[in-house]
Amino acid sequence: MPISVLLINPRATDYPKIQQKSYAPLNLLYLGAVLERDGHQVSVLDMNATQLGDAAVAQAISTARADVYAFPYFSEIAAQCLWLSTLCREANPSATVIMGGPGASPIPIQCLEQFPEVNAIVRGEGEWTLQEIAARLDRGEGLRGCLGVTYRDSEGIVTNDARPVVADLDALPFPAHHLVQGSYDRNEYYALLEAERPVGGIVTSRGCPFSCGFCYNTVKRYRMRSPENILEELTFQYEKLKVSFVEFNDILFTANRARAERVFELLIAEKLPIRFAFKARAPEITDAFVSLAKRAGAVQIGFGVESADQGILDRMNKKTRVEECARGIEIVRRHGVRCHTGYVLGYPGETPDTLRTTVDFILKTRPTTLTIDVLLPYPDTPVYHEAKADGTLVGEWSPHMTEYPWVRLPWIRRREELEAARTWAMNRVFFRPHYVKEFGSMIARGLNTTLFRYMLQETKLAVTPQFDRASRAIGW
Ligand code: B12
Ligand code: SF4
Repeated sequence: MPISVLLINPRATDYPKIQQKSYAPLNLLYLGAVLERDGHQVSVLDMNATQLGDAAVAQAISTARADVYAFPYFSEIAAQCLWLSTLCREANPSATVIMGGPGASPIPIQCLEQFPEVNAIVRGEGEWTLQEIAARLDRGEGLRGCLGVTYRDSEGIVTNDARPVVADLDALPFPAHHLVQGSYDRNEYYALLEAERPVGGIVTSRGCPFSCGFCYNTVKRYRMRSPENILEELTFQYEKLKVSFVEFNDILFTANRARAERVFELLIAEKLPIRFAFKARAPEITDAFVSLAKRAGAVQIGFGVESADQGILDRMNKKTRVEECARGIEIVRRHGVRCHTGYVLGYPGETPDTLRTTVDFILKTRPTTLTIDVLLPYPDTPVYHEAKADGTLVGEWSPHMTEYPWVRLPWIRRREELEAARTWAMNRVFFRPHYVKEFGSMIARGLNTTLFRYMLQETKLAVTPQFDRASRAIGW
């Protein structure tokens, strides 16, 4: 007899504010596709897209009365995951409650200790592991020896051996998009800079061979779907889901440039009129590459610059040079493609001077859009271990934390001051005439009311007393 599974996609931390983007939960749709193929009864509750309130979420979980409840644990939403696990347990006391994903995988034992209602943690890629768990539950068997699982039994917490990563990505079924068809129909998937909805997402590779100090990624082995397989899914998304813009959500789409170019060539040859965004590393950006990507439909290329101080980049083990990043931004913009860049504030070694250098770099190079994030020392990352060893890690990841853990710097005494420094940096950038004009014209061009409301929301935040606190905190 098949079992019933409810896959839950939690909310983002800024709920119920307008988010920068909302995408279909590909992690859960991959898992759902494999389970459905085996005949199980699967549904998805996408709390992030639907923005359901607490009572409606509780109601949906309770009515499902599923045999298995499963949801990702992301570090920043630990408290929400704890709440969800309690709701699932109340809904069905004998259900198997499972967490997985990049937040849970490195700390499975800690998760089971902190989440009393969770029965098992799936470590790493979940398709084959969840498939085996469902089959075992169906046969009335336990989880002993099930690869990739850390679970709780009567004797305590048991850690099974790791499961090898999915070797052949083309062998996976496409994500089961129909499980969230309602959200596609209601246009709940969007990206702020894209006027047309719904938007789509795709993952064409897994793993990343680099080891940046702050990055959660531990899977080094890079695997790729074939360009033909990618084209088939993009065509499906365009024709059946009616999406005209797709974000490549790969950890690193361009690790194999020849394959990326082949994908572009196929899109051009097949004349698939889809617009897309992807992430690259700055050293990979060349004129010819961007020109080909643009002809294939690329409208946005993003890369993590992280810092404009070479010493910090080296400490991060980023393996990029500041001038490569500047050149990358210049090339992408010259081709009329949007360039998104990301920066991390507060890495060990950051000083007011390095922060000013980064802000000056942004003002000089003028990426189209950017995000500046305060460093989050994710569990088991090199920077987490470094900070723990030298006593600068403040706080810990837990569902009961009142503020995120952070790394102490000689000039920062409270996490609030890091946030204030971020506000200072963002205000320095976004209130410049260049960006005011740039965003204004984006709103006008796209007639994008969500973008407009988002800008109002962010501006309101920026002009609050935080602005003053920011300058005072860092003495400017
Ligand atoms: C697209 C994306 C989003 C989208 C869509 C999210 C989604 N659910 O698909 C949006 C914009 C909504 C989003 C939101 C958030 N995201 Co996000 N997101 C990504 C991104 C870029 C790709 C994710 C993806 O589609 N991967 C493809 C799938 C196939 O791979 P996967 O996610 O690793 O899933 C596999 C395994 O991990 C495992 N698995 C994953 N989940 C589960 C759950 C169960 C039950 C099981 C058994 C297994 C399992 O099996 C999957 C298949 O093999 C990643 C970074 C990256 N490139 O991976 C960040 C990332 C996952 N996001 C992250 C975070 C923190 C968030 C937010 C909490 C941000 C915020 N402040 O609110 C929210 C959470 C809301 C939510 N429900 O997702 C972090 C998680 C880090 C951590 N240690 O916790 C990442 C890694 C980015 C980062 N900061 O480094 N995100
Ligand atoms: S930050 Fe990007 S390049 Fe660095 S390890 Fe993570 S995914 Fe790879």
